[in-house]
Amino acid sequence: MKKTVIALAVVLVASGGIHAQTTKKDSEPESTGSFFFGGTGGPDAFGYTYADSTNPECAFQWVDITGSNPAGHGDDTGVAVALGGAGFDFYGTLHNSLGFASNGYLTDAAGDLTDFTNDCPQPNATDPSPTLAVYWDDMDAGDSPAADGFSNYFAVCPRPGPPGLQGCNVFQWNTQHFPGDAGNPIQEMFQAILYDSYHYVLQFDLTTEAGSSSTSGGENDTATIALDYACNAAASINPPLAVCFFHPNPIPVELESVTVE
Ligand SMILES: [Ca+2]
Ligand SMILES: [Ca+2]
Ligand SMILES: [Ca+2]
Repeated sequence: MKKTVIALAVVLVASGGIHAQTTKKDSEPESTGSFFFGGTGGPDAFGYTYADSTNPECAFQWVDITGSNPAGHGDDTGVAVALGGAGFDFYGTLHNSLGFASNGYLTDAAGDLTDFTNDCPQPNATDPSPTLAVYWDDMDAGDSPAADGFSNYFAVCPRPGPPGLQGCNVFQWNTQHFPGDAGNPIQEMFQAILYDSYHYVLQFDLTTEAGSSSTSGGENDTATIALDYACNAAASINPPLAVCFFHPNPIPVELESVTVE
């Protein structure tokens, strides 16, 4: 009798060990929070506020840059992109380049460009920080030839920004969710428009999960301040949708150095 009990225990331990080795990449969130209020939000401790396209001050105006300066995105990859114009101030840090990650976010050019698990909610000290999360989720641009990331600078932004402040850098993702599908060219289309004025806009033209497993929002360099629009919230990202983030001190760099005689 005693021998039988011991044998059964050994079988159970062995079975548990095998099961623990099984992981599924796409089901490993960084955290299990959920966040969505919509409409308007903020200010955060830095002073950012947001308004989405249910408000008149934030119209959805898609700027299609498909084909412009392809990043060569694959699954969990990223590239550094030099910004046009005078740079972009994000939480008080002036960026002249940004890291363009295939998983739907921007961060420092030298930062972690491969993170496929979205932080939710932010701030979250897990890298990367800062994050300008447009639609941060486990995307996969590695299977369809049509899937990639694109970027461009416009001295006069096709999507008009705040009066008198018209240049913009645009980053666009035409991609798929992991594990990708060569037979379904594009599942997700979203973009970030970074104005010379420091304001930024997230726009969503096509999504399949509607925000249920993604983060959209901004986090500062030290992961102490953030303003999320939504993260891991079902039916929160419904195209056509724009979300405008307003910098508390929207002064373009080229005007800061102007001296009046
Ligand atoms: Ca992560
Ligand atoms: Ca972080
Ligand atoms: Ca991915």
